[in-house]
Amino acid sequence: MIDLRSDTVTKPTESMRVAMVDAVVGDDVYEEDPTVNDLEEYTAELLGKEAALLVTSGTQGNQIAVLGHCNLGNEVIMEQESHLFHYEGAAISAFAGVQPRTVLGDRGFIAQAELEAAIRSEDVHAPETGLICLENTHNRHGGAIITPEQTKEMTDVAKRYGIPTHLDGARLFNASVALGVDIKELSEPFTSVQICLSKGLGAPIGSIIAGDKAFIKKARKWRKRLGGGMRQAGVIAAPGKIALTSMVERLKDDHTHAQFIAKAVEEIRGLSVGNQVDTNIVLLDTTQLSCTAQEFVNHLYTAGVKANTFGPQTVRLITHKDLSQVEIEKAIDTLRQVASYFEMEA
Ligand code: TLP
Repeated sequence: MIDLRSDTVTKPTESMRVAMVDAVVGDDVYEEDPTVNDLEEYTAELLGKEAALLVTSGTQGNQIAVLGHCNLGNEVIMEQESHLFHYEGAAISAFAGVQPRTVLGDRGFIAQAELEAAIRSEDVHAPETGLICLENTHNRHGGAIITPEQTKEMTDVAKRYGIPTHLDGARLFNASVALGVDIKELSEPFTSVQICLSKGLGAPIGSIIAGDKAFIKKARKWRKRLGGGMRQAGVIAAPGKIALTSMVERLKDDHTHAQFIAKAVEEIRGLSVGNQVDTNIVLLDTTQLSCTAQEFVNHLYTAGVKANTFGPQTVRLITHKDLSQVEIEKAIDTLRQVASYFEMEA
């Protein structure tokens, strides 16, 4: 099977597995796991923040951020297509007792005027805007990059209004590598940042949230409340450190593969690419075929390729480290075959 469903399917490398076996560990709830402490210090420095905290997943990191920044009854501004809004089971409402205020951005970027319009003014009837959440790269906008200039424009607005900002940077390294900029330029302007170790970077488990010391102290408490105090978590932190020190540059290969797929798809009758391919995500538009995205995905599966639907006529493909050039070419052949099957039906 060729698995293009997500970069979350990547398996740990041999050196990650060795590092897990050899990790020096302690009880991280007592803050005594040296491997975790080292990873947290390293990541804080990397992201330009005072402190950092290892958490179980991207979802837990985002939720801890909302819990840490907001009060009950707050409103959280987020981009309409954000992961936080679509894929976290309404956890912000279930756990933090806040409501989402969605704003449709331009590939994840919300211009100053729209952002300002969404911020609540003092009114007895209205919720207070407790947090602004952004996402880079932007998953549902097809791995779209938010540039340092766009980042500054949005975070400057928030600063002017005294509202904290959180960045869902599950794939932030993809953005920094594609732009050729230091990741700090994309992370530093935010009050807090979440990055995933377990996507394109290939670690088996874990995310890290970073912010100032006071925020991370609060976050540590929220992590414990949520059952995320992980004891000998050095076995997770050790491959996480390898992810950050030796797996970042190779994300460029994933981007090259995504470009390769996108170019080939433009030559396939009935299929088109639905996004500007900035990083490792390609969205296929199936509207010209006589099938739904789900039917297309079902046929791909039968022919040996796994993909996810992303809408009634949208299929998402994600490239990652466990796919070779040969497998990418095979996947393109399969896309061609399945598209031609539904073309004939049309
Ligand atoms: N995204 C997954 C699915 O949940 C959709 C994927 O396959 O893309 N933020 C962003 C931008 C994400 O894409 C994801 C995972 C998360 C947060 C959540 O991370 P995890 O899965 O570690 O909770």
